[in-house]
Amino acid sequence: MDRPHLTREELEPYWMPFTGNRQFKADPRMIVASEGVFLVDDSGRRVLDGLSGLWCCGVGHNRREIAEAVNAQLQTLDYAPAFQFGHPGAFALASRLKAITPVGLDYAFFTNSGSEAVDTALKMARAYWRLRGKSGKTRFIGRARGYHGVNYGGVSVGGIPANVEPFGPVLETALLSSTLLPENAFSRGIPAAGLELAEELTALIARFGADQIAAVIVEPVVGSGGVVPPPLGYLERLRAICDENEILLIFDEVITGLGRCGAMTAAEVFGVVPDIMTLAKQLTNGAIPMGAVMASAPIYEAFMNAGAPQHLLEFNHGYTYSGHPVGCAAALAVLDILEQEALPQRVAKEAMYFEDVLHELKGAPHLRDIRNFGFAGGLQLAPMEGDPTRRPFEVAMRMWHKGFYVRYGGDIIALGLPFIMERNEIDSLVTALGEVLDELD
Ligand code: PXG
Repeated sequence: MDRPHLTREELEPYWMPFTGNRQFKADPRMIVASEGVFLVDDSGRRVLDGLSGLWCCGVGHNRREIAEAVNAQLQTLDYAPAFQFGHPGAFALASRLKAITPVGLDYAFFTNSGSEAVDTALKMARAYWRLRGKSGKTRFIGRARGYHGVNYGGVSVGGIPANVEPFGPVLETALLSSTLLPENAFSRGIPAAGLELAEELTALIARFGADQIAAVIVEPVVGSGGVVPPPLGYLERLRAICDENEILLIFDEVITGLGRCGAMTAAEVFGVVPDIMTLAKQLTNGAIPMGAVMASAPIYEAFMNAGAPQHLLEFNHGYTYSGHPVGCAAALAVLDILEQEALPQRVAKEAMYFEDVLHELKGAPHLRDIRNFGFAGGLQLAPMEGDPTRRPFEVAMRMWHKGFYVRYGGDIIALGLPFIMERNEIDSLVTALGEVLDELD
């Protein structure tokens, strides 16, 4: 597997996403192969994958079942027009998703990414209220630290300033506060404090009027914004306030969905059913780009019963690759694996072990907080003077050179274990993190 490294000239033309291009091109980290819980770099080094790719490869890399399903699909039907025609895979996948998401989320609309799923969900919400004769309900409410992808809708409702400020103006939104509270530091799983922050929604409704607000969108457990599990009772309270005020609740489950929280969805774990749910990432185990939006029956029916002639479109929205046959084949194979190997249940069981091992890091230098839920973990590091993002970057680079891949962003190191990760692998990952924190200035 040892390969010649790319030259500076060969590296130059690729404008890399969410990457320090200059730093990368000076010190490339080139991944050329993968297997199970490992990535392989261009020196043939096996690197333990501590983030399941980018939170998407939970069932492990290079699964034969997915490759075979994709291969068979490509040799049977590579593409079918997504508009005005169908193919069996998309219908099969919609039924499977209906079955594994909470009762009430009965309809699946397909996209190619999480960002597209979020923008689709927002458009669905606005169009729904218009169909219901409430066209004033256009405003969205997101949450500080929320990440909902990078399209204009998603950055409008997102709560990460650096992702939106360079690109404004955006849609009119208001943000709830983040539930990340200092008094919850080093909580295991669900933190005790912060339920009252849900009442901010009542305050925003009082300010803007329920007749102006289409939907509230949150990640049930915040992912990119630093792995923040919701305070006890918080999601239930958001649901109740939305119900009282005729506001749709959207759960962005692009990270939390399909196993990571120890069940098929976080909605199931928390016993709170949103009106709309977005999925992506784990849907195809990262093998093929794909996302989905699950919508409630009343939403779908509002579009179907709007009274237009049957040959007209009910929702002027969709992508060339919505429900792509190859994506659907991959997703069906992934759902088979998740079910047959009971991987969400495995995550639920092994999450306790991960929690125990991760929290042993408490007391390590520079560590401000440890948070965890399911197979997601976040380490919040004390800022270096003048540069709060430097230390996580240093940690991630040192980890890479030791043979471990973890994600850095803001003041956080994030872990998103593959669902199949063994205990000794969890041990080695967390031990290495401890060593790196000890070594750091
Ligand atoms: N919603 C959520 C909750 C996400 O986490 C998206 C939407 C957008 O999905 P796409 O497929 O358009 O990227 C995401 C994506 C990280 C990280 O390091 C997280 C994401 C992407 C890349 C890195 O936490 N989340």
